[in-house]
Amino acid sequence: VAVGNEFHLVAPEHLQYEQPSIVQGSRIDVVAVTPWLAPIVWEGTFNPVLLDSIYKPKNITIIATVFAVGKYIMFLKRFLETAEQHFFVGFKVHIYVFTDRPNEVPPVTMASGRRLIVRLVPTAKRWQEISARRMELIQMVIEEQLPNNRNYIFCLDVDSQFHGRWGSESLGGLVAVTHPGYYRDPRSKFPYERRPSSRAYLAPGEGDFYYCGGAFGGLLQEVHHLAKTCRHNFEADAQEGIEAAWQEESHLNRYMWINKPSKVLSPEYLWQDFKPRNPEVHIVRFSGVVKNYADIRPN
Ligand code: UD2
Repeated sequence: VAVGNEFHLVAPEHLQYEQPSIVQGSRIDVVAVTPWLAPIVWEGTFNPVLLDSIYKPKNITIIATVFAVGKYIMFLKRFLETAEQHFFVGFKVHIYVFTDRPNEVPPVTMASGRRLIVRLVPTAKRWQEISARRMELIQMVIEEQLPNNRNYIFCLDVDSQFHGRWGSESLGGLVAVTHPGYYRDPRSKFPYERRPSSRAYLAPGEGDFYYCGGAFGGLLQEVHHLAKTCRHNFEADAQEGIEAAWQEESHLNRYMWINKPSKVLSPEYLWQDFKPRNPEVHIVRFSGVVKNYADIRPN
């Protein structure tokens, strides 16, 4: 790989793999590209060995952020243990845990090249506060990184677990995940913020997909812009006494409408444990665990 050219996609010589075709896709039951020509990642549309062989030599680090505030600390162990088995195995991974209970962070053995970084955050009185501060803390973590580095970040919900590979196929400039609850619905049913007074507003007839607040990512610079924008809009709304329907998820959806993601991940990348698998979902890679809100949220 030529120096200075290291982010072009270059596969090693002599790698043998199945011949690709432009007329016969392995998946005909799903759409694998958006109208703005971003790939939509479904099982069967990519070759994991080929992708890993392209990204491994680049020596990138994948940052993951996860918030475990208050009782949500109980979800951290399963999140971390399953991440170890499925999330960017063989890559350098730095997982940032934001918590008010650092003493309760479970000991989890991590493979070499993988690190856990614990950050103290204040205890929240309202669960919406956590949602409000997530974008700010993500913005700050990115600002601590070396400027101009070409690493990637994924921001994930802690009340979730990995079941299958989540790897280099998910890398892209700006990456969003389609919400498992709405991906078959018309946009009129999406729970976007519908009040024009909010900066998260989407008008009828607007919006591509309904994206999850529980998983998004991309290159550091791109996610920095996203976090900064969503934080600003969230705070400006708050100043005017307005909180979007689904907090930062609503702002994220507005952002992704204006700034189209360069890669869209199918609901394989965020399913819900209570939801039976639909036939087009051949594998669940990551899913939200079943939880009782009344038991675990501050109010
Ligand atoms: C949805 C989104 C979530 C967020 C939220 C906004 C998905 C799967 N989930 O989930 O990302 O956009 O709507 O309302 O897309 N947390 C704590 N302590 C708390 C409460 C929350 O640490 O007391 C953190 C934790 O990392 C959790 C995340 O905030 O995973 C999101 O909160 P949630 O899971 O309760 O939100 P939920 O399931 O309504």
